Amino acid sequence: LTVGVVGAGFSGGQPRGGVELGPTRLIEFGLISQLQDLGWTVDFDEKFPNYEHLKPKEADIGKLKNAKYVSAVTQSVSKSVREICEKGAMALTLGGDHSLAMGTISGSASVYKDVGVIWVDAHADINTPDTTPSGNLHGCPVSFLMGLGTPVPEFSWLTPCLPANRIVFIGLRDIDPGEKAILKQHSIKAYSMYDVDRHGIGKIMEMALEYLGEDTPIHLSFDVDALDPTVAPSTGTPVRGGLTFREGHFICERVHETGRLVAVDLMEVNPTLGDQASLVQTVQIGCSLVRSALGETLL
Ligand code: DIR
Ligand code: MN
Ligand code: MN
Ligand code: MN
Repeated sequence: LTVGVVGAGFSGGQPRGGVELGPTRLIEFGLISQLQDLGWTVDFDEKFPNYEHLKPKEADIGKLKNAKYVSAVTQSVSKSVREICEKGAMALTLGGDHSLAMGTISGSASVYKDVGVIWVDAHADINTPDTTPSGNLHGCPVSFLMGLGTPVPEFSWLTPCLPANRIVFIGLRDIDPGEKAILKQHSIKAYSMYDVDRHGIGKIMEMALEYLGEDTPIHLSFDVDALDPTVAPSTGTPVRGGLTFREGHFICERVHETGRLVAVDLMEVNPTLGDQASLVQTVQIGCSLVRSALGETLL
């Protein structure tokens, strides 16, 4: 069993610095050896990819902030993830902000044509270039993967690869009006925190997995802000009323149990936000979520 790790220290999809240090801290806290202890062969280049050289002078496109930079970096990440998947290994991407999912999911989808995505997040990240209120591209990756909204020429490398019925959201609680309309219009399967409270996380996972289908390869894209801010405080856009520690881990454990997990993203860990205790707590939970997705069990 081999896992290929992409340390994607990139923060250009949102305004707060520090999220580019997520991968470094996760590794410092022992993630690689923890995965080796679980029996994985870990394919990891100690030298993190440095994306600085991809930064163009004029990065914005209209109201889309850093769009040229985001395009260049996510294209590079897409290639990294594709190459890992082509080898038949599991692709683990450590973020970095969630705009990186344009790269990770286009990468896995290029190898696994029918890949199903489980997107765990407080936000739906499905704004289009037309609906985005902030211009921050970490709020837009899903619409870019689906090909919604006005096409942006700089992203022409990103051909739509995610049909609306190949994604399930879990944990939503902060959705913009334009996003709500898109979710409805395309009948996208989305479980908000209301649904988690109503059904319990066990039932939610059964419904999500049944919806995606029995033989579907799964890409888990986990934004730590899906967790309650008391559980994972060091993240750029915390929203109260989130998943508990166990609910977050259960999602990862249940997805692992299917035996069909092909890619994992762990995104939006920002070790520079909050005090030292918040940092330690958030980075440690990042490590333990990944371990759960890669097979750590309680018994
Ligand atoms: C908001 C916030 N929907 C936006 N999105 C966040 O800027 O598009 N995504 N925080 O992670
Ligand atoms: Mn997100
Ligand atoms: Mn989020
Ligand atoms: Mn985000």
